[in-house]
Amino acid sequence: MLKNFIFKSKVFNVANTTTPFISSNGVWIGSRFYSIEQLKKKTNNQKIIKWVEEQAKLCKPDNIYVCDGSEQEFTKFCNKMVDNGTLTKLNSKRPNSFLARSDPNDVARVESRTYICTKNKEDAGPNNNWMDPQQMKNTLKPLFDGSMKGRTMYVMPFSMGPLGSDISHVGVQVTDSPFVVCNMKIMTRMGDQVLNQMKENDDFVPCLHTVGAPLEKGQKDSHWPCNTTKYIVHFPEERAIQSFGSGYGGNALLGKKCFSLRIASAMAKEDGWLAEHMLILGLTNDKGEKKYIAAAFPSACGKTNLAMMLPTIPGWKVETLGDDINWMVRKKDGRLYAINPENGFFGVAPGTSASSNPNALKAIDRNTLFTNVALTPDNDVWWEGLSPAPQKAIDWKGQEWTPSKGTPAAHPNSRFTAPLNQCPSIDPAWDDPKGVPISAIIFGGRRSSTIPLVYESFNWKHGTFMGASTASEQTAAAEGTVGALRHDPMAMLPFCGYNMGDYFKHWLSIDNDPATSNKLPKIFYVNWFRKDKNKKFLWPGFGENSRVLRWVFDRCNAKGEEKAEATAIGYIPSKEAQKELADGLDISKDAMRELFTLNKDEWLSDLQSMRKYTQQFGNRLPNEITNQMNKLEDRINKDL
Ligand code: GTP
Ligand code: SPV
Ligand code: MN
Repeated sequence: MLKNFIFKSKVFNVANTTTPFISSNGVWIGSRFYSIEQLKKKTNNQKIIKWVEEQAKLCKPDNIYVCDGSEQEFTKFCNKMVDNGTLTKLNSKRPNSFLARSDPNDVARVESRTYICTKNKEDAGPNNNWMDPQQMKNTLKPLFDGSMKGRTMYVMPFSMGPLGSDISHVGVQVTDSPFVVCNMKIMTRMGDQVLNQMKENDDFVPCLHTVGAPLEKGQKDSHWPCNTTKYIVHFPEERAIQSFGSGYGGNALLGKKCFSLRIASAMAKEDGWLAEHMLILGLTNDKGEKKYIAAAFPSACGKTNLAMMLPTIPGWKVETLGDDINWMVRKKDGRLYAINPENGFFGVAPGTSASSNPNALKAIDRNTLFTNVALTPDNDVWWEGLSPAPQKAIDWKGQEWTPSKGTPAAHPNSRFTAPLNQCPSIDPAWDDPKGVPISAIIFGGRRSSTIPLVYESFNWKHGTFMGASTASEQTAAAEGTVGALRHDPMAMLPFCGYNMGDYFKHWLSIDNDPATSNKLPKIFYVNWFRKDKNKKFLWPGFGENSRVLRWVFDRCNAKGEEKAEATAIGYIPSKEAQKELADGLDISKDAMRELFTLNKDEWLSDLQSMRKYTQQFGNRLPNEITNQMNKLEDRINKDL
């Protein structure tokens, strides 16, 4: 009998021996020998070696392979996936780029299968699915047992954040999906560079992932292996992640939502920093003054677009640091410094075009993975909103498509994975280990009514309340009814790794010293999505959002009510500033008026909904949030 194992990244066959084989370089598991020589050569971190051995014992892959994270490895794996039908190579106009079509039942994050497992249920809160950690482990063990049979287990050391930054954190993901490996190579700093800078006793967040589709001998593999049973599980107290059954996005690229938001938010609460679902951009005005701005919008509500925006106002510049996740720490000078823990974009394809987001189009013209978009006859990609529809295409399900078919050619949650530094608007500080000081934080959501184009908080407490009151019409980024309004505080509902009541308290605690309050960012709220009676967007959005950013920028420099008018809900642009917002824009006076209309009944009804929503947090809801609701109600009754 012959066995396979990987030695110095080459596959060798070894004759079976009847006597037990003891080696310091590997492990016998059942009748199978795994060489971990490759791993031991690369690291002397015993915790990593031990953890990887344990996962191999459990999942029983045929081979173990330690990823080096190189470009060559990426291209080699992609070409292999072309051979087995997982990927299609795109034409030479888009070098080193590939298309994947997922299983039609594995197309977005599965929030109903996502768990936060804390010892005490209350600590996970009503915002999370919960199971006792031990009970969850007992549930998952039989699922992971033998789950990688017939496959290779890939080991990926990765850093969230620039290597060597004291804001960054390291994880190690094992997976049986080469597609996940190639995505993680783009999305994180992954491979040898991470092991090289780790010390013998350094900790890491262990991330176990399998698509949950073991292969029997001779069984033909599916182009997108996955399992109808899915579990996306977090153990914040142990800082560990286990994900079973999906190969898609946030379910499988564990450095992203699982680590950088759910686990990191729990770490951040303990250690006094913030892990947020926010873009980071640099904004330079026409006089050359620069400020950094962070913005939190729910999934598929415009972060990527704002982060890469080309301002329509002359002389102003937007530069991109991140489009999805932001880690912020308060430094000695009292300011919040931000890094983007990611290394790439996992962006929504539909709606991305040369007019809406030219920088994104340039960022994805090479070295890019596309998932669930359409394929044109000349082997290029297409999606709704990119350009006029092609005469025919292959849709995301792999079927022939023509515009008359009546179904979308690209899945609404189809995405591109591309390296951050390919974006033409990349900020010079994107990789700076120190991070950048944030001057303004913007919250927002998709609201067809009620919420004005932009308003500003009175102070940090009020701003925290504004973030907490975020509600948004649902999108295709997760399962659920598209368009249904749901509360999504700080755009973190699916991503907060602990009780949301405690999360509000943590936000409030950031303003812990009146002497340095004025060093904290100012807080704003925007709504690009308000609609008129005919259900048409009132505001042109995209590059024209630079007009709103200009007001935000100016308000950061302003004193008191300069350019602003205090209302019941906060500061809105003054009449003069509203004129400036609309100057040179093809927008009617009525539309501008509607964009800033504050309707008393709508605001009272929103507040009622917020009161009802926050009740579920019981005594975990900070009194300050209730105070803010009471004060808002008083102001609405007095002033609207
Ligand atoms: P995630 O990656 O899921 O976190 O999403 P995101 O917040 O980065 O959203 P993204 O920028 O990808 O935008 C999602 C959708 O909103 C796309 O279809 C965009 O075309 C649309 N969108 C973005 N900005 C605007 C805007 O200013 N106005 C309008 N009307 N639509 C916008
Ligand atoms: C989101 O849904 O907010 C995303 C996509 O950014 S995913 O990584 O799949 O969560
Ligand atoms: Mn997101």
